[in-house]
Amino acid sequence: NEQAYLNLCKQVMENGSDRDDRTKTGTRSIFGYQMRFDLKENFPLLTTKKVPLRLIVSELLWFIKGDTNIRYLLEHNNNIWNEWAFKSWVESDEYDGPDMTDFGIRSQKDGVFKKQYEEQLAIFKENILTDDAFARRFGELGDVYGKQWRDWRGPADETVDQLKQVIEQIKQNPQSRRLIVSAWNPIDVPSMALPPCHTLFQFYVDDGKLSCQLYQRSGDVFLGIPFNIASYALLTHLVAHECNLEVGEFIHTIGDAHIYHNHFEQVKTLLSRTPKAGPTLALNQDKQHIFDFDVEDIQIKDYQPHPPIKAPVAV
Ligand code: THF
Repeated sequence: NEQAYLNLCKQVMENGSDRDDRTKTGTRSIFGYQMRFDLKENFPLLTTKKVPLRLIVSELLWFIKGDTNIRYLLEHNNNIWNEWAFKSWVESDEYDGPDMTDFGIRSQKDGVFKKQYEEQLAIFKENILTDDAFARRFGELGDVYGKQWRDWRGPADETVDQLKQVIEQIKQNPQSRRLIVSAWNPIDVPSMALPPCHTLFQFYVDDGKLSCQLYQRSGDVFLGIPFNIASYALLTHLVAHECNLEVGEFIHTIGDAHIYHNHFEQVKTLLSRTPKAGPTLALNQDKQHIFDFDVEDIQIKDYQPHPPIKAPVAV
């Protein structure tokens, strides 16, 4: 299972081409790659580094609720989307602190700036958590996943709850070849801070088992992909649970699979480690509906990973 991911890392390192990218960090990338994870065996959370499942759980429940404001994430001590909201604040008229232009790349290179950035980020987080009006204005990420999954807006302002509809279809019409949720709304893309990386996913039911395939247009192999694998595996478990199905496979298809240049050392460390037996997932059996789950209803068992490996996120 995990070997599929480690093979992807090797493939990018050995055969990728070095390219400039939007974030100015530089990447090594390949185009077109597919991994399969058998969800019946165990839960695909990496063991070659510790991946914090609690962050994956709160992020996925946030998507499922249709929430697009980082306040919920901060309330769950989840900081993975902060940079994108912070950016909208420091670029607004209301911000009057030190200049934060290109804060992502600068804070990695300049220690004095890093301190200033961390101070401003702490102020920002405090404001989001305690000031409702501020949170509404600057905590909002706009048309990200939660919005597209639950409240897709069409040209005549009609909305579609894609996630609810696909679950109904799985129950009523499991052999359907149209069990699709799309996050890619071409009308919205030009105005989005970060157009969706997880472009589209499709379910497939066979022999009482639910499988899911994701088409991801762009994947940050070291930081993002381990989260994405676990997140969609968890989504498949939750939907299967709601529909009284067993889990089948998660198939992960990636367009531009890239490793940032400042992750190369970390990837080497990862590849030097030997994978361990994978963990298993335990869902609260008292809950049936995907929309009723809370973070404490989702637990991981027998997870004994190697230590975490820190890496800077490109903004
Ligand atoms: N942008 C980039 N450059 N990479 C991404 O993976 C990414 N995401 C989301 C949106 N934009 C992206 C955000 N997802 C981490 C993990 C997932 C993220 C963002 C950041 C991260 O830093 N993980 C650390 C742990 C962090 C912590 O403990 O707080 C790790 O070691 O795994 C693609 O979904």
